[in-house]
Amino acid sequence: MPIRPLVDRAYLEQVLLSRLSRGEVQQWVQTYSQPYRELMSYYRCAIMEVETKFNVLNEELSLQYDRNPIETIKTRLKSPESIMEKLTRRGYPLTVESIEKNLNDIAGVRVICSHPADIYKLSEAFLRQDDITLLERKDYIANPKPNGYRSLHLIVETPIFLHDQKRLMKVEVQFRTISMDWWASLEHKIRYKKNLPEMEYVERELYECAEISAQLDARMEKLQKIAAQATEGKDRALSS
Ligand code: 0O2
Repeated sequence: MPIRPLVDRAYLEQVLLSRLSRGEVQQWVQTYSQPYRELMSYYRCAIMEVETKFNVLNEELSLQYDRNPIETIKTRLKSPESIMEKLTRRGYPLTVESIEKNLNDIAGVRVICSHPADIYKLSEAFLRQDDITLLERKDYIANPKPNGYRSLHLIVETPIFLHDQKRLMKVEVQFRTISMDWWASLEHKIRYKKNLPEMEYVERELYECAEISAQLDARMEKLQKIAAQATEGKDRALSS
């Protein structure tokens, strides 16, 4: 998820035109263009702060485990279309204040881990940091969505330090294993939020693929534990 560069004015106008009349758009742009750009810039800073925290944890835990618990970190800033769509769908005002107050997922960080246990270890270590405040936690791994979706979602508040102020920003962090991410990415392309008609076969197959992917996660994690124990045993034998 590459971070979009500074939102340009023409693009923002085009998005707004799909929701408002031309006069209303002109009014909106005059009032909010600069504050919108500022707010998005703060969210980009929050993404950087959170991404750095995970890079630090990955570095430290890789020494302890002798492997990296994080495979990749993806980040994204919610697009203007998605922001407008979500505000409209939820009946919130189309203002910059409303974006910050009502939407929790403008800044998104997705942490792709090797194994399910890594997700819990990392999320707990992250939440123990004294500048992170947990606002919401949804465990779709312990309780998968009916379509089979699995992931751990956190909404947190993190400070960003600007030249003249400290600001608290909300960030959505999603933790997935490689196989949870693989399933979610393909399901997103095939079905998610597409308003497709009921397609029992597609739904059943997607659900089954999610189940198989969960089983593969469990088998891979078991292999990882066996390999780690074997390495520990070898090290102990060598040191005695
Ligand atoms: P994007 O493009 O990833 O940002 P919401 O859907 O946000 O209005 P809620 O309850 O706040 O409602 O969201 P929830 O359940 O915490 O999930 C939000 C995000 O999780 C989604 O963001 C997706 O990234 C992901 N997600 C949730 N459910 C599914 C699913 O069934 N399939 C897939 N592929 N992803 C899912 P966005 O904003 O929809 O999209």
